[in-house]
Amino acid sequence: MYDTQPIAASSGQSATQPAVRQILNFIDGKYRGTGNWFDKRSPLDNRLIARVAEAGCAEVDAAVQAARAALSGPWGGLTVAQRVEILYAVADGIERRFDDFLEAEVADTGKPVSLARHIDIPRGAANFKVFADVVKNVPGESFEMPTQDGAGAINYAIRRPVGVVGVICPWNLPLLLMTWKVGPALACGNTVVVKPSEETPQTAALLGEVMNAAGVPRGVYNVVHGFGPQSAGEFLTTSPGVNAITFTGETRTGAAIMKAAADGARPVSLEMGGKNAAIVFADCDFDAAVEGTLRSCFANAGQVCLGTERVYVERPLFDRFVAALKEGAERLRPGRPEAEDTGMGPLISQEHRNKVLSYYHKAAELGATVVTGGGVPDMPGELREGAWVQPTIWTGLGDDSPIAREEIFGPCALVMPFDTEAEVIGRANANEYGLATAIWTTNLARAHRVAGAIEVGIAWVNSWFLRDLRTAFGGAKQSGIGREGGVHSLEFYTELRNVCIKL
Ligand code: NAD
Ligand code: 6OD
Repeated sequence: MYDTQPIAASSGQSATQPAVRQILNFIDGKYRGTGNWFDKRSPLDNRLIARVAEAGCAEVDAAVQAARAALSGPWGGLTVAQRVEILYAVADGIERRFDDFLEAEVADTGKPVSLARHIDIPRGAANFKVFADVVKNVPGESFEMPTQDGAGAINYAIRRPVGVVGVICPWNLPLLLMTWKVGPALACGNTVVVKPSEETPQTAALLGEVMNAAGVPRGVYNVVHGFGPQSAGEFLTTSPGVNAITFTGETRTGAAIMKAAADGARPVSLEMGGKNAAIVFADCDFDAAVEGTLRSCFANAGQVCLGTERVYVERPLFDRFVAALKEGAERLRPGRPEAEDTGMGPLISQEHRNKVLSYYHKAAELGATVVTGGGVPDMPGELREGAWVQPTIWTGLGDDSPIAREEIFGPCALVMPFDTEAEVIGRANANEYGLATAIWTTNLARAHRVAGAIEVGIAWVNSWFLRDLRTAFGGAKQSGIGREGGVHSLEFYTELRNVCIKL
């Protein structure tokens, strides 16, 4: 079971507090514990909410073996149409248990229910349906060629799954980002071993119940819990039974995984960190630019890889834009996930809060003007123990400061003025990351020019995080290697085999 008996009595919880859950690994279609357990605490108030079974080498090996065996079991024999039907059943299963997924995701992350209800959980289901449709409709390629004897030959390509895919996930959009990999991997006929973030184990575990109910054969979907180095993450990425690794997380973790994948020359798909710029031209639709920039800076408490941490504003608009951002940021009420007026949740953990606050302190030391925020909000009662920080806007620092260069991954942005289009393109590009940008202008020619010149994987014009899952998604420079989405996912999750037939 995903949620076994409460263990409140052994964990010092009072009778009035919700029970502490046990979160188990999911291997070969069954839930399994281990000898090692780690604590999962609520970001809201630091309360113990779950004990999680940490997978050791033995559990990771068992999961990988189950996944290998499943490749040649009933799963491997399904037609595309049969797989598609099962993936639709998985999506329907997530929708049927929408409230369970919502509750689990909110418990792990502390994010507002309104956010998880509109983004995280619906995308969890959509990731199965969209990739089921992609594999159902993907065209093949064929070439006729002449031969000397005049009879000719025909070449055609067939797609085959890569095998067992290791899926390593972060904590910021747990179900969304995990299914963004598992959906296409399964649609292509692979089997998976998922390592969710240690901070957010619940929805990946719960998905096991949905997989079983949807008729996914055992061993196709496996989940191992734990940490990175010398834990489940490293055991999985170094396992020779894993054929390919898809990863979302920090750039330095991606680099470590790439090294691990070098043994056996296994392919990697890496979606990594960012330091994304928004570029606001004086000819923008002011209200839309303010609203979009507030979302891109503060949604999910700034813990979105695509989020904005550098805002370049054309000088004539600068003061007015900063004032509007300040007003919007100050309207964001921190609070309990279920409260209707909650505009922002906590950060994921005390550890992450310490990192974000270290940048708040650094900005002050460097002489930034703190337009708003810069500290910790005054929270009531037990929420005082949570991982809260204030939404923060700075001005007065330049592109060379660590605040402008390094990924903070919190609800904060440095706003800087610019004078010319060429200048802002150069400044936006002068960063080691290249994930996403948002360009705000009503000048169509400028929009195309700037989008073409910014070194990123995703350029939005007059929007942010507007996603069509058929499009290529990924990062340039240190933000990633490879593209997923639509048919691009097939490039990673399948191998093309060319068949040449001499007539
Ligand atoms: P992280 O890199 O710390 O952890 C990600 C996952 O990797 C976790 O499951 C972790 O346990 C595992 N891991 C850590 N070390 C490992 C190792 N040596 N071997 C194998 N696994 C290991 O990232 P995070 O803190 O969970 O997430 C935040 C980061 O993710 C930010 O940098 C953010 O920009 C990035 N991110 C990027 C995208 C994208 O699409 N580009 C999306 C979301 C998040
Ligand atoms: O929308 C997606 O498919 C995606 N991968 C989003 C990533 C968000 C980063 O936090």
